[in-house]
Amino acid sequence: MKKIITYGTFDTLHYGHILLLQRARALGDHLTVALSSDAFNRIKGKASHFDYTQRRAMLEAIRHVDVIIPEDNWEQKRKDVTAYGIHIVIMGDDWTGKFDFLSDLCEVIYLPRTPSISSTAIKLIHSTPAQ
Ligand code: C2G
Repeated sequence: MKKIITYGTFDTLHYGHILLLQRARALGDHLTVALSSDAFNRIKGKASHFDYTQRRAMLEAIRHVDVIIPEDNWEQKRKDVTAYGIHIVIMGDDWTGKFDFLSDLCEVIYLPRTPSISSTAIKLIHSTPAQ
């Protein structure tokens, strides 16, 4: 069984996230998502609209996702790959190179991001009063 893992905040779940998860899952037989905790988001300097429980509930509704674990820090990836028997780490290409330190343990693949959609843009739409 080829096991995949990917990491992220997945705030305001959108089309770009779904395409990432769909493509990641298609490269193997099992997809684990390491979902950034609210505390880790603060470390990342990322204010998410939805909290961990809400973001987790949205991901659980996606059939491409098999398991969700918390992402609590930058340092857990090597342990995750070993502990969960991961074969491929997959991230969007805004992270190109940043995960190559894992390539002695597993394959690392960066997939093209989906253009013109982001959680930031979605939050802007919702914060702008209707004209
Ligand atoms: N993504 C994408 N297309 C978009 C937006 C996001 O393909 N339009 C991808 C990102 O490249 C990432 C995943 O969806 O692989 C999750 O995106 P974020 O929630 O923004 O993840 P990020 O905050 O970059 O967290 O330790 C790694 C970090 O936790 C990654």
